[in-house]
Amino acid sequence: MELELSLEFLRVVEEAAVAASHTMGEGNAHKSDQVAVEAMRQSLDQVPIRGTIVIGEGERDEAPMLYIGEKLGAADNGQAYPEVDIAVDPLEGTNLCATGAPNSITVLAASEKGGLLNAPDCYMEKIIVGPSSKGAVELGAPVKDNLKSIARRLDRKIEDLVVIVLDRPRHKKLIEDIRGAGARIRLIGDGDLSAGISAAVLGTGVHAVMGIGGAPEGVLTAAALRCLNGEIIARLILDTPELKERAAAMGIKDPNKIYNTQELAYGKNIIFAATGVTDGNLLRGVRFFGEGVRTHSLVMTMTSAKVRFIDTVHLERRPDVKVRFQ
Ligand code: FBP
Repeated sequence: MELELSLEFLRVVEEAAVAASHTMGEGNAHKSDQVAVEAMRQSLDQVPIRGTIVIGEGERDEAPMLYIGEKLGAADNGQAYPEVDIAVDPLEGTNLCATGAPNSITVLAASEKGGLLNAPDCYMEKIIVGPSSKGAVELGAPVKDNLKSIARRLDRKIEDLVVIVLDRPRHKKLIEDIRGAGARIRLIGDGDLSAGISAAVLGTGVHAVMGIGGAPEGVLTAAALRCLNGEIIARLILDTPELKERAAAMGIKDPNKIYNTQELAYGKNIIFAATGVTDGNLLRGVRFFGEGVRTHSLVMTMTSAKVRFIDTVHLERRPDVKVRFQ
């Protein structure tokens, strides 16, 4: 079942990526997002599940599609399709796609019912590290101490670490602290989800992600890290009475709780799928050739413990297209 659904979800993220990639560089982030949402919604309705969106494009009144609580999946015609909770970021890095910058991806994570934290669309403070640094960082600890621990685990100097931080004014002090500790920084315009996945994959040259980004991206990162054995430590930023109320209505009792990976994505069966839209650290972007299209995706299944990098050549538009090796 996990394998069958992972192939279905692969198709969903691939189709969203191809749709979004047509808008690359148009300078219209809203349009890029919209076409990815539409493609994802359409293909999700062909998947044999009784699906519920738990992380999506926002609340029903602000998002016409893929809103939190939305039901989707193919008509079951009396068959008992599995109940599945779904978290989506139809286009992570809308501005990246709109400007043709690297690392925009389409993303979906799924679990059995109740396996992903239902988080409001707020900010989240995060530290993300790979498998070697699991258990070495604390959210409240001084930045220097966390970097020292990561360096020790990776058997290298702090000066040889690369930390990704979203380039935002709110990170002024964090950036000063990282520089003060001596680590190298890669400032990114957007996309802390793909950065977080990179931190858990050896050879990407990313050793940690630190700072404040979106909570939905945090839950999706956790789903990926459960499959990659990495770690995210995080806290929701519920700094208004309205946000506290919304979180409480979603079942979040302690607004100051510090979550670990398992607490953000606690499912026993987790499937994670992402496709590159623009070229990135981990995934190549969508490539068009003649009448064919080529996509590069990451599909992970936790129970069967598989991490698959999938290079797909889509020939459906013209069956006589020639396939190149790479
Ligand atoms: P979008 O894909 O919705 O444009 O989000 C991109 C992103 O950079 C995320 O990766 C990150 O978590 C969040 O936005 C940060 O939010 P903000 O831009 O408000 O700082």
